[in-house]
Amino acid sequence: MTLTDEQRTEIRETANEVRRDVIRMVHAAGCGHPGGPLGMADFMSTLFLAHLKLTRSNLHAADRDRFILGNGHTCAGYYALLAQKGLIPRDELLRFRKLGSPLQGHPHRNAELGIDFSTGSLGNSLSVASGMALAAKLNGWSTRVYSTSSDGESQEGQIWEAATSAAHYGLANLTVIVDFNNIQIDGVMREVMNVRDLREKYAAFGWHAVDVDGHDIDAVDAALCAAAAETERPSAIIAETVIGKGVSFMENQSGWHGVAPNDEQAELALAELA
Ligand SMILES: Cc1ncc(C[n+]2csc(CCOP(=O)(O)OP(=O)(O)O)c2C)c(N)n1
Repeated sequence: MTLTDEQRTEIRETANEVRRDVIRMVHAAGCGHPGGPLGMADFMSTLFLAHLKLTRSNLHAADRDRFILGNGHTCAGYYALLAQKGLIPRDELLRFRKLGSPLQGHPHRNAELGIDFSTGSLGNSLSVASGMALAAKLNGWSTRVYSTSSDGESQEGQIWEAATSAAHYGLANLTVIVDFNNIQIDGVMREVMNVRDLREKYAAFGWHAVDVDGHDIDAVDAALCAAAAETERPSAIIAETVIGKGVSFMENQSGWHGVAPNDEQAELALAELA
């Protein structure tokens, strides 16, 4: 199924609003990670608006879809999308990373807000997502489990243990979207620790695996539809993205992995995202 013009417009507008929220939140907190969520905004908005079945009305249904943000440090965009879905009050967003707020610098599991798992310690996410997918399969539920990951997280050995077992158990209801921006905390991924071709790696582990332009919402949608049509293999979508996408001075800069913009930079960024 392809996106309608209406859906396409809504996803584009949402992605831009998510980017603006990310800048506002990280600026207000004075710390956090703006680069990753700016780069992920297009594929995350496509997933949250057109695929992930998570709403206030099915929030407590055991068999609803699940989402795990494997690269937990990119949570500002995740929280903004949960607010977009009416699961987090919008005024809570500006308390991001503040003492007492449920919106900490890495996701903390919260059944009321629809946050399905605590992440931040890189490497665990795909194992947890696989466990949820296996449980759903054993229960005969139509649940789909989505997880994000990143090129940096793919350096963790546990990801590949999970990849082995997800294929072994035939978890066709599991999809991972890897934010592949070639940047990580210490610089350029290919120089720090090259994970090489992740599509080939996942395919070699027995997954249905595709490369997509992570900013092309039609391509992302098509990849998510193909994943949903799989009946035997888990799916990996390797989404090539630009860290900091949408804010010229943040794009492709590892320095913006985890630094808050100052007042002037936040104003400039919001003007570019207007
Ligand atoms: C187990 C573990 N080791 C180290 C870290 C510290 N850390 C936080 S983010 C990060 C880089 C992750 O790379 P990636 O997700 O590709 O970064 P981005 O694209 O968001 O810049 C690291 C090493 C961590 N969170 N967990």
